[in-house]
Amino acid sequence: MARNKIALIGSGMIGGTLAHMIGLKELGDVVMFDIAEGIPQGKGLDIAQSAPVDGFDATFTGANSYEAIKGADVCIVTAGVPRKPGMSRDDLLGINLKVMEQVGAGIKKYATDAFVICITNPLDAMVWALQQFSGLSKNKVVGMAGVLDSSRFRHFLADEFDVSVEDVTAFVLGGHGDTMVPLARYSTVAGIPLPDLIKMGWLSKDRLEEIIQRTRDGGAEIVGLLKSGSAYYAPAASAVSMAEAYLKDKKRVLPCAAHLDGQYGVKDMYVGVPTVIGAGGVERIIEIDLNKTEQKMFDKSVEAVAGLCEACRGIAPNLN
Ligand code: A3D
Repeated sequence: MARNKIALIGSGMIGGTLAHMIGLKELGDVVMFDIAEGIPQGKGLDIAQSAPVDGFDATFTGANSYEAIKGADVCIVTAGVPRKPGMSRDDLLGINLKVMEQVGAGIKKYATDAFVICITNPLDAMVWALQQFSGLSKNKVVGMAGVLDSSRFRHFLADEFDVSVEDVTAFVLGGHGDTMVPLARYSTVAGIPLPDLIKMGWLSKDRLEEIIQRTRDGGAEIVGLLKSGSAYYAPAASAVSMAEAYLKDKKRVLPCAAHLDGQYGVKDMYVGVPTVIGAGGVERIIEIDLNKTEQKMFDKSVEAVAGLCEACRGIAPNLN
């Protein structure tokens, strides 16, 4: 059986990290695309030269033409610009929307059967636009954010409790970042929900609020430290877990920015919700009951995403 073909559209910090992780996991042959000449070729060659040391078999091709992504099984999109200190994700909208138009056209021409994972910010609006520009079916185009946001939450909780990250689960809903909705009652340590852990004296309500806020600001904290560019290890790992769920038909339950068609009362928008990802792409959207406070936070998040979609329509009137 031929190996899977994974196209990385954008070969910057996340793109390069994705290629390396995909190699280490032997998920398939990698094509790295970028408008910058030499970058995808150079990174591809460098990673290929690490393969004998780590013992993985895969090819790494760099390209500056969309033809190279022809027939890809998975496309992971990071093309565009990241934040600099002081910028919000939304400040990237104008420039990255134009990039999504080009990327969508490339996918439409060469990779119509692919499962597409968008990472470019502002995430929920960019994945919504990318689905329309590419014309691919809605269950085959998703955005990566929830896996990262919940992984950040899990890390902070595991650190707080001094327990293994493996035993901490976290549940987040809503748009990426500032309006993210972490659901404490569905976040657990080995099945024990956070509100019970508060009762057991593991942490106070106030401390939990601090951790939630740090999770929401998780991206900005790293932008502030790096000073040039944003996080890339955890975002890459998160997208790889989604690609793996699709390629291996794992049917993993992962929070993603998925197209909603009435679920959670949202129509024709991409918002972060729990999904099942398998060989059919987004095979299911899991709809849970929200209490009043959670619903209010979720509505606020949806409102923020709707505002961004509206701004996109102002720039690209061909978007629905
Ligand atoms: P960076 O290292 O700058 O890489 C972006 C790459 O895109 C560069 O190599 C550019 O040359 C390339 N590029 C620019 N325009 C085009 C184009 N028209 N066609 C093809 N390639 C192009 O950034 P990065 O890898 O650190 O981040 C990439 C994106 O991911 C940014 O928009 C970030 O904001 C976003 N991001 C999202 C998350 C989420 O959780 C959603 C997390 C971290 C970063």
